[in-house]
Amino acid sequence: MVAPIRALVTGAAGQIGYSLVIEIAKGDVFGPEQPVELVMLDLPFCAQSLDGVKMELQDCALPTLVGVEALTDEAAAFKNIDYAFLVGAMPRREGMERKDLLAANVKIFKSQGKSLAEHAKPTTKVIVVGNPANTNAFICAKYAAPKIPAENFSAMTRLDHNRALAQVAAKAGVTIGAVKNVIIWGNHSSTQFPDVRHAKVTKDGKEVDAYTAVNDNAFLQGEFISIVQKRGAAIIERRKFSSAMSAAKAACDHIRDWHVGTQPGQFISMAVPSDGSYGVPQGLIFSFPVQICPDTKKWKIVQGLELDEFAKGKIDVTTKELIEERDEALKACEEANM
Ligand code: NAX
Repeated sequence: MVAPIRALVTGAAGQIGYSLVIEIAKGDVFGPEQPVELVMLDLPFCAQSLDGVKMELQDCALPTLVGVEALTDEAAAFKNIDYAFLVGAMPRREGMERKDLLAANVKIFKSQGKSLAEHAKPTTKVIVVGNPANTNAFICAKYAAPKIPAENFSAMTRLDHNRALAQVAAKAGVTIGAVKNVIIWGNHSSTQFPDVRHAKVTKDGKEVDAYTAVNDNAFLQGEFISIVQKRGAAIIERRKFSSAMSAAKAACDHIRDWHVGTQPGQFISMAVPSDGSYGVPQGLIFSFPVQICPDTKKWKIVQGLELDEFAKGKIDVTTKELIEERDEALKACEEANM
C-alpha cells in the first residue's frame, strides 16, 4: 500500500478550514489513489466544533481518508507531518492597529515555526494562508530553520491568481482553461500587482497575448488591477464573510501543483523566498511567477520576463510594503524577546 501523506490544517474549525478539509480528504490535492491522514488543529475554545467537523469527515465515507485527528495541542498536531496548511491566524479586530495585528501573528507563527522544527519531517512543505500571509511565512521559516529549509515555505497568492484568470477570461470571452500565465507580484494585500503582460489566451483556436485577446489596454492597466486587488473586500461586502470556498480551492491548487508539478510552459503565482530575482531583496516572501518541476517537486522563479516602467513601479510599491512589514515583524520579535 502507498504510504499515507500526513497533512495538517490549522484553523480547521474556521470558514476556510471547513471547505479545505473535505477537498484534501477526498483526493483533490494528492490524487484519488493517495491515502491521506488529516490532522486538524484549532484553539481550545473551538474543540467542540472541530470535533463536529471530524464527525462529518467520518460520515463522508471517503476511501482516501485513512485517519482524521481533531487536536488543540500544537506539538501533537505538527508531529511527523508532510504538509502544513497554516490557515489559522489572529484576525484584525476593530480598533486594532496594524502593528498590534503583526505582533499577535508573529507570536503564533514563531511558535508554529518552532513546532515545525521540533516535530515535523524535515521535508515538510508549508503554505501560509493566514494573514498577513507573506510576513507570517517569513517568521515561520525563520524559526523552523535550519531543520526545514526556507524553500519549503510559501504564502498563498493563488486566490489572487485565480481571480485574475477569471477576470481575463470573462473580458476576452473565453473559458478559464483558455487563459494561462497571469502573474501576481508581491504581497497578498492591496499593493499586489496583478500582471497580464505575459499571459496567453487561446481564442478561436489560436494562442495570442492577453492584451491582444482583451483588446482594452486601459482596462488591463487600470480597472482590472483594482478589481483583483479589491475582490476580497467586494466579497465581504456581499457575503458579509470573507472568501472561504475560493480560498480553500486556491490553497488546494497551490499544494497540488507543488506536489505534482506544473504543466510545461505554464506558470503559477506563489509567494516564495526571493533569491534576488527581479531586484526583490533576498529572503523576502514575495509572490513570483513560478514553475514546479514534476520530478524534483521544487519550484523555480520564472526568469527573464521583461518588465516595463509601469510594472517596475508597481513591483516597487509592493516590495516596499513587504520590507516594512518584515522589519516591523522582526522588531516585534525583538520587543517580545523572541
Ligand atoms: P476564521 O476566523 O473563520 O477561522 C480561523 C480559525 O483559525 C478559527 O477557528 C480560529 O480559532 C483559528 N486559529 C486562530 N489562531 C490559531 C492558532 N494559533 N492555531 C490554530 N488555530 C487558530 O477565518 P477564515 O475565514 O477561515 O480565514 C483564515 C485566515 O485566512 C485569515 O487570516 C484570513 O485573513 C486569511 N485569508 C487569506 C487569504 C489569502 O489569499 N492568503 C484569502 C482568504 C482569507 O482572507
